[in-house]
Amino acid sequence: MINVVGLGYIGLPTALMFASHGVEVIGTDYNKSLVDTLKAGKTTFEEDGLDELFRAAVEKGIRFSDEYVSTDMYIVAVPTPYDKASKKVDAGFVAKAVERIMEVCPRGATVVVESTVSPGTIDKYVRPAVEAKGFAIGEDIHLAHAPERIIPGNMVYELKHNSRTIGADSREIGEKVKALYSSFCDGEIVLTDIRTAEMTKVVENTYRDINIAFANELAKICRSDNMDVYEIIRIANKHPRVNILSPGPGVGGHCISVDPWFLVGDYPGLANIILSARKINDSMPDFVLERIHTIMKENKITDVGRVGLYGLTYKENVDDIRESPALQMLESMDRHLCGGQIKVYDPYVARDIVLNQYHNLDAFLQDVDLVVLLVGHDEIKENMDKLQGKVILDTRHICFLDGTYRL
Ligand code: SAJ
Repeated sequence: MINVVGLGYIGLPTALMFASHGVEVIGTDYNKSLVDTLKAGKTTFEEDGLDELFRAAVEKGIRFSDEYVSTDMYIVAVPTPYDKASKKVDAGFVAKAVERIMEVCPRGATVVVESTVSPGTIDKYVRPAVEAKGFAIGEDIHLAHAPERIIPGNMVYELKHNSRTIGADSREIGEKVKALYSSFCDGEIVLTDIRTAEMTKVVENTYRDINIAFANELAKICRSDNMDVYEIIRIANKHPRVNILSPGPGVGGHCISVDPWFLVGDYPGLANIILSARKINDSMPDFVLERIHTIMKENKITDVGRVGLYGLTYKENVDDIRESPALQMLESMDRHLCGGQIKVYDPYVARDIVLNQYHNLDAFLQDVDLVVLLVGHDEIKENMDKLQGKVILDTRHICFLDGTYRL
């Protein structure tokens, strides 16, 4: 039996995947209302294939609880935010979860940390949490790190097919954890030590952040000299060794916009490209705001209330708004005392989280002259004809109506 601790965006699908492949699972979360929702047979966020996976796991007997249980295998998938002041990982949730596990686990148990952590975090925070309870690591308690790699929007597929990394103190424990993940993972599972696994995970997301920052910087250069960045990237990418990602309104989500800060926080003075990339990506919401002002002037739109933002989530076809570029833009507008008037709509965000938020595409479009496309949800791609006659600023390169403005 395994106890999956933390039933959020990573813990829940992982727990369901184990259970649906025949592993006995108890999923634990300290959020009682989340546990109650799952017990009532409902999932807690939208994700392709998640409901089907949930049903399969329930059929196989997965259980949910707000208590930690005594077993010999734990998977920890709790949040690891970064401390905004120090730019370092906040390992508080992981350390707390491990402390709680130590209160209930038997000798010989293995604790696998799935949460993304910066290199050295397990040495610094997890090992002491184990030793503080009088356990000897490697004898009484075994540790491993199995960072996830799944992409929101395609999580269920990627859980099964992606390769994974497992870091452990010994080959024997690495093999044991690998055997467990092999119950559902068809991809290659690479064994290494814990520190290498920690660093590799952060490096993967940092690589993507830097690539996007390069695309965003190119967008700014091309805008300054009237060149088409999308055409340039399209052609450059035909080179067999070039693969530039797409410019956009900024980098959101809880991974790519967060993990590179761990390296900046831990290695100040060394993480230079990484810091520049973060700054470029963080500057994009303000760059979009400047574009909005220019386009309003050009089209003699004087009332911010006639401008509408399409999309609040951090990317297409997900309901996650964490670190979303749209929210960063709205915050920036508030600082410049022009917030609170612009209209906003996102089909994936049902509850009201900002002022002037609409819940119907037609009503939203009726009330605006300038539409700013911030997220490329399928909904808008399938309804592009409804934008005819509007002034459009497309930050995602999804609209090909005549006269569309771009980044
Ligand atoms: N974005 C662009 N241009 C692009 C691609 C993305 O502006 O060409 C933006 C998106 O709109 C979004 C942000 O970047 O705001 C991040 O989105 P994403 O789809 O690139 O990645 P995430 O954050 O959803 O998931 C990433 C993935 N990491 C990598 O691809 C290296 C995923 O595999 C990880 O498991 C996940 O982070 C994680 O949890 O760490």
